[in-house]
Amino acid sequence: MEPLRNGGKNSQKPPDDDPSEIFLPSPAGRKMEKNNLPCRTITIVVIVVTILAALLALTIGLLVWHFHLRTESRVKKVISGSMTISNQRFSDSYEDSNSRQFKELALRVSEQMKGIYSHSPVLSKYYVKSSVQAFSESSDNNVIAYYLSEFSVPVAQSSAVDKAINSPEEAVGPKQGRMRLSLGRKPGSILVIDKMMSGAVDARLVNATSRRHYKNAHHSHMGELGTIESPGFPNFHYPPNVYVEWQLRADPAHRIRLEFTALHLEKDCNNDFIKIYDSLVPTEKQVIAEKCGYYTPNEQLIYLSSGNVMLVTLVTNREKNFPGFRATYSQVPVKSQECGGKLTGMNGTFTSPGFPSRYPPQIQCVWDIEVPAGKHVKVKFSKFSLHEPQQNSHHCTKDYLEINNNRMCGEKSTSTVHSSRTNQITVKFYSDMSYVDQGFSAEFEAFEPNDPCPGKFQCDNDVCVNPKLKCDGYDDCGDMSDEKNCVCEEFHVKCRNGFCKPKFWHCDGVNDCGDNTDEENCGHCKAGEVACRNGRCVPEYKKCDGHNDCGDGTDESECPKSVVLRCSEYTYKCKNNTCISKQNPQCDGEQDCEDGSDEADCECGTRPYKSSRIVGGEESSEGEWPWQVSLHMKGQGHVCGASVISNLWLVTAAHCVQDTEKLMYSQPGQWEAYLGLLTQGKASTSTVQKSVKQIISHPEYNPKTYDNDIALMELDSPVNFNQNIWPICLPAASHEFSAGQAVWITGWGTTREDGSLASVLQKAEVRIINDTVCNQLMNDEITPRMICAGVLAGGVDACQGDSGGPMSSVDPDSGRLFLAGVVSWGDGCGRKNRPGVYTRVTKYRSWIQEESGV
Ligand code: 4AZ
Repeated sequence: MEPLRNGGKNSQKPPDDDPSEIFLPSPAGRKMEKNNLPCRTITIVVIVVTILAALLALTIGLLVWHFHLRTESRVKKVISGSMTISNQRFSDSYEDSNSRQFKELALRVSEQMKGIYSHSPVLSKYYVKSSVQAFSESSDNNVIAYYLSEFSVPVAQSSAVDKAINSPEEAVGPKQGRMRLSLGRKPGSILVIDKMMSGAVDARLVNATSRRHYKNAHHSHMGELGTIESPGFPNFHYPPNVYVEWQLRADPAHRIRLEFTALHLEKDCNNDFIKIYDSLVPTEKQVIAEKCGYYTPNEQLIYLSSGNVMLVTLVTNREKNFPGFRATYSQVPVKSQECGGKLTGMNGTFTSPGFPSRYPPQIQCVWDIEVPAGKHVKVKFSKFSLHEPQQNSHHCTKDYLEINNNRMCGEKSTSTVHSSRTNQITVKFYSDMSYVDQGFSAEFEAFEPNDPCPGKFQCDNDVCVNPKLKCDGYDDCGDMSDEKNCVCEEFHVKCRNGFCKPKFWHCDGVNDCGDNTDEENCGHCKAGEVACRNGRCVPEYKKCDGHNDCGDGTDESECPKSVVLRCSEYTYKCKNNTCISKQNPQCDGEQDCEDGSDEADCECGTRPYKSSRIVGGEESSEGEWPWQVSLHMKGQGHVCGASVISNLWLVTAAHCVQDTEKLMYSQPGQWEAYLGLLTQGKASTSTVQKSVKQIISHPEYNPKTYDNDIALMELDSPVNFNQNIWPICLPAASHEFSAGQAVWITGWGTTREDGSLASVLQKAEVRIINDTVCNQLMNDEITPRMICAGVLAGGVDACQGDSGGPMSSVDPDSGRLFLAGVVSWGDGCGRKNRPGVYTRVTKYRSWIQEESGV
């Protein structure tokens, strides 16, 4: 393990590495001593001695049993909190926990905690000790003390104590008003406590008895940018089983601004996580955020404290350690008017404080918007994200935005509009003490009361859309109002609920109508029956009953438990050659094959970053598609895309590697592969350029029909994976990608038909199109080895230069990405009713294995 660094000139040496400072080890059990007496010949003495010994042993046994049970059945609880000491002036020495002044005041405070808890009949019984963790300066130059208090609680009393801990009055005594704490008889030793705040500590911290504990403290000064990072970053993964905290302070009337420049932790927050607090102790009531997994630098992760302190904590467990994090901190002045106020004019914009950073906790703002008399006003959001754990978007009791007394929270689509029937509107924003989000960015606009959407169609939700989009089968308004009251034409399916949908969506496996009209009368199965893939119908109740009623496993394919079946095109083949019914069991985190082979070789398809041109696409962020490769022809630049499937092999399209009269595309020496690239011509530290050793084009590739449009490229040496280079999972032959499912296409291809190549890697979300529908739309040119995807309304598609690149599909159960297709061909780009055509990778699983060993 790499030694821990204590970054920053103001950092303090860890006071001690003993985890018991915060996390006490469980009390050890006690040993029983043996009592043996020698035997004598006189029987009575023997009997008496034996009885006495037995009684003694029994007493000792009972005592030990009683004591053992008592100690064993206790749990440790920790409260953390803060209090303002209003009759103590702050001095810099209070920031140094090794100073005499710190120790003296800490002792006085912790002595008093006992007195405070004596007010609580529940807590006083189980109180063990308190320790002051830090002091900070309040806005009026007083001292704020941050403490941890420990309790040893019999298991039976655990819930009563939890209740007391979470009830402020019980936990910290009288909440309101000033409290005079008499400290012995010395004059001047009375501490006047003004504000107290306390709450439970995350049980994952309390229970971490085996973790090593490290503490760092920094004071940020105006104009300075400090850095904190996880131990070993960036050269080594963080150590296992540690609890590290960084106390960050700023001057009074300033906030701490914390910006993550790198964050790569284990995906499961139960194992390794970062927590940020609006305090100097880990009080659950004041958690600003909890983070784990991977974030790309493009995703701004900036947090602001409400006051002049912030605590960052890192907890790791024994297994799976990752690179960790780096963040910069600085102080920013609290402005007198950070948000709210009067807004006038015909239009304007306003945002939550700090946007696009996360807003700070404990904010209240009110905007009074007024447009010229005679006009009405509407507010539109280009971003709205006010999430908070345990708050549902219908009951906004935590962070919310209120417009004309209507509260909103959660995530809202960008088409959200609120209108007022007058020339005024009031917008209020409130953030509570805990958890923050990105907030909102809004625009207000005056409109004529009798013409709210000049030249456009007005949706029921006040959104204005292009009138051409009315009755086109798509929900452009966001509330379906552009698809209501339509007169269906002959090229439409008439849905029972009144909608009209394009006829070729009939029986495509997707419920486009919403009431399933377009998916009825597609087969021969009756209502209440399951349609098996082999054409049979079985009663619905036979689904997931552990019997293969369909005969092809359809009725057992989407169940928690798999059944073993005769192998067919619909079953997954385990390494031991048994076949199972579960659809897509590969790497889904559950062992389905008896030999565990469905969960082997699963170092693929993870892109811990959770995301959302190509034609009609948008820019990707760094590391978002770590399997994406740019294939350059020497002297020509980017030509095609490819996907990383192992540290040595790429998958691309066969048509990318066919010789032409002028150029020898089939020659490995002509190619350069760029892995981990985001912007053409801008290699980053994680970009790797590789030469190609071998190209294997599919032997049955047909250049006329584009059938079997797939090829393998072997790199000249293995690549080291990093956060921007990672393989995508290859789907098993039986992997099902169903019509209607959303998939992602990516590439540096042209952003318009006959347009120019993109510089930044583009991404677009498209849907898989039913094979029959696609074949109809594409003049019967679709073979079973092709899969179509697109947006039939047009505008979103792959294009020239995207060929060979991936169509990535997120598996809904595991979150892993699978290579569903390879960009192959199309009729132009982004045309209406002309989907993109992709090579169906499932058809080549064994060919890839045979040729590359992957
Ligand atoms: C091409 O020329 C190409 N619209 C790739 C994909 C599509 C069209 C053309 C699909 O590489």
